[in-house]
Amino acid sequence: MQTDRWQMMADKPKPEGDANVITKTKPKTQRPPMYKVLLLNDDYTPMEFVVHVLERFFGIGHSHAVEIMLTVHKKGVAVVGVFSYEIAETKVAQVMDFARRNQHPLQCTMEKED
Ligand code: TYC
Repeated sequence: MQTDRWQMMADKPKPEGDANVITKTKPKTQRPPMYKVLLLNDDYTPMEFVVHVLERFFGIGHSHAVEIMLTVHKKGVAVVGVFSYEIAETKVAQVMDFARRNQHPLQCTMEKED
């Protein structure tokens, strides 16, 4: 006949006595990773085209769109928004396709947030 190990452990008295010590292990709720969508500078894409892209695909208002475009123009890159993987991927594809169809070399990429 096989011995019931759990029953044996339950029966064995602990040296510390029977203090009701509760060890809670907090369940870590994992958030899905988020992705930054970046717009890159180049020498040829017209400024108005970039502003239009920001308004159309990212729902950014005109004056903020102008600010972001100028940041990219001066610094080389800017974060346009932070999205789930699927949304970021879609935004990048939409911008790249729209730029290509209009024969502009505008580049848009995504990067995992730390
Ligand atoms: N540097 C471009 C120009 O002088 C403007 C520009 C801004 C291009 C932002 C791309 O992501 C960009 N016409």
